[in-house]
Amino acid sequence: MKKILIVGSGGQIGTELVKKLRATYGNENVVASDLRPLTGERYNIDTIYNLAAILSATAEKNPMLGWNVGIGSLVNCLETARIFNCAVFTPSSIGAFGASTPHDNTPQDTIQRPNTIYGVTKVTGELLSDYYFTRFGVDTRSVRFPGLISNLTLPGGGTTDYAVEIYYAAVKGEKFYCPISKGTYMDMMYMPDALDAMVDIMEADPSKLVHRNSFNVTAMSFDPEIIYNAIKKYYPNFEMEYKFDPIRQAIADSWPNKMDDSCARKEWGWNPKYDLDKMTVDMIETLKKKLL
Ligand code: VAH
Repeated sequence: MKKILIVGSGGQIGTELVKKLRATYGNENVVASDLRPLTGERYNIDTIYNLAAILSATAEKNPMLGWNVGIGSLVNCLETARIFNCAVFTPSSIGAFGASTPHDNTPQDTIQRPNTIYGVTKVTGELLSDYYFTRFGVDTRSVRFPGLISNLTLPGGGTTDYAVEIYYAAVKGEKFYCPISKGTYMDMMYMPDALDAMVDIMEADPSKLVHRNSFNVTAMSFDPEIIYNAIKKYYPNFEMEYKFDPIRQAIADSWPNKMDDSCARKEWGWNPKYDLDKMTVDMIETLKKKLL
């Protein structure tokens, strides 16, 4: 049975990954850590999920913090994995692509020249993780996540956060001010699918992996109008107004409209369960219980 350490367990992904991994592998086999130091007990860890990061829009306001958190955690995890023979998962992102990357059906292997510090840390993470695999034999694996939509922990400072915040506004009966402009398509995914991806890739047969760091994975692509209308089916009086955020819009414009995730499907069976309508039903039901 795996012995797992989660680094950055207090964030949007981490808070839900702790629950998923403990349900999958048993509480006693999953150690959750964040900025607070771990007690000195030995846990005989064999797998590390390295989730520590500063998200795209926040990192643009403090690039060195974005770099130091992202790369500092990555190097510590990779060196620990090399010394103690652990496998390492580090998420990459659609943020690893830039304006010169093909935006439609973004290939698995393509140009990656992001112009955000978040994207630079993600490309660095992909390259360093592949290096530790080829140079030291460390079992490093990764997926390029799209915008993640969840209902447990609010994301903080991401470009895709609008797709979470819009559900909260609708359920609370508030008008939503959308920072991203109409017609801006981005890949998105519901958190349950993201959690499955993080377990499944680490359980995958390594002999079947042609790629490692990092796989394109996506579940849907939409712009603000599409998600707004999906929600309006349940809240006919829900109002949205565009309130342009130049920082997040510039980042969103540099990211893909829709990735090609055929390699993940072929090499380790990636197959998302939630589309926009199914996600919307679950988000609204869950947030009604949480907020009302
Ligand atoms: C962000 N939610 O917007 C994160 C994520 C793909 C987007 O990396 O920065």
